[in-house]
Amino acid sequence: MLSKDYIELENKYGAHNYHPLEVVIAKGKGVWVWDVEDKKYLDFLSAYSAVNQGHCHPKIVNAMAEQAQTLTLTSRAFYNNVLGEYEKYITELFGYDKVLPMNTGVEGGETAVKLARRWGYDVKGIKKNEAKIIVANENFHGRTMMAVSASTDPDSYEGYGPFLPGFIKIPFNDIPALEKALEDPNVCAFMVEPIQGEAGVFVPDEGYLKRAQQLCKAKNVLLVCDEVQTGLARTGKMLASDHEDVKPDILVLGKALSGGTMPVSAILANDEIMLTIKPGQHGSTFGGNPLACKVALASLQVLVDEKLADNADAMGKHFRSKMQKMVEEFDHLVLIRGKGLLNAIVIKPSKDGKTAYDVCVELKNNGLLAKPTHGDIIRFAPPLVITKEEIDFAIEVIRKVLAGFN
Ligand code: IF1
Repeated sequence: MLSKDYIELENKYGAHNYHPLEVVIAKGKGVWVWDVEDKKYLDFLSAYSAVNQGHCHPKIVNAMAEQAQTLTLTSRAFYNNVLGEYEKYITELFGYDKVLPMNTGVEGGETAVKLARRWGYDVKGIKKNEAKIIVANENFHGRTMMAVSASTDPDSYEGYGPFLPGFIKIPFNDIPALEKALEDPNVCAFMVEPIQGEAGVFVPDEGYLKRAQQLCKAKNVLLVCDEVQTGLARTGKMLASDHEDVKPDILVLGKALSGGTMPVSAILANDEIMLTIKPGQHGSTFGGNPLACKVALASLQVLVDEKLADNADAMGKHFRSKMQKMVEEFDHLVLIRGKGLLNAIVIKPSKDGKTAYDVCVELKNNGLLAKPTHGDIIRFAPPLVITKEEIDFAIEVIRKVLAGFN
């Protein structure tokens, strides 16, 4: 079968909830993927930052294979011999008393919202069912009804009402707006991505997150950081909130927590918050399963052992400095922005109406896979194991395509 045959199968038998680029990937290794015609591509999306450790990292895959032949799932109705070891490792690594293991990133966000509300009632003393959570405009926390109720993007929420109440929406990177919203005594949390990924890699002003934390503390409001996309070395530090020495009250991790092998997410908090949820008040069939725990342990160890945050920092700076030269060279390339290896360019539509999508098609035809977001933005986020030579190869492909786009 050829690519077109696989595309036809997906179109005929699969929901049309995506409009993928027309490439059919069959194999992945490190920063490279191969399609069914054995054409090779540099992966500059990393499955939206789920493959930070590189495709099919041997340590992660071997840990998965070994555990898969031993014990995959017990449910939390019983203890198992892997969960406690993983919980100790991840809580010590990030400096929290406890972790609540879940599966997808959005379940992490859902759990954080429930935990914040629960703390709001039981500890802060907010009146029952009055708890509110401040969120940032243009946020992306996932696709569940909670997440789309918090969203300001019609593509995320239109047609799915009625919505979950209790979200106060304010502009991102706007301290006065946050100060004003914090005046409401029923606010239990401010939930925010330290860098807005989906919105187009919006890096807030220096000091924004730190100031936000101070304002929340002064009003006895929890700071919840959704680091599903920005966490786990992606932005050049273990967490994006590390860039400002901010320690969120509730930290949400996902995606690369499994190295892209399976859905694994985690919610970390200290006892005063985490223990407001009592036995039987939250859970999930697969949450904390032994297979996920072994995979997550290996995935975290790879990030630490291979110093992938440092590599993301160095390679990201190299990438942006090369891209900045192109900004000065091509007037249809408006800007490059990002932190570590979470970057994006903004381009003007060409005179003949071509958009970021068309650039991505050309990039694909030249061996680099990237995805546009919001029409004129292209996110560049390769696996964090990328080398300088591979960055330089990517730069040459991007230059060639942008030079032919005007
Ligand atoms: C899609 C976006 C990225 C996330 C943050 C929670 C979640 C995500 C900050 C939910 C997930 C994914 C979802 C995927 C595409 C991708 C995405 F474009 F949608 F927004 F990365 F930017 N918090 N992001 O980025 O995690 O439940 O998916 O495991 O829905 O199209 P999940």
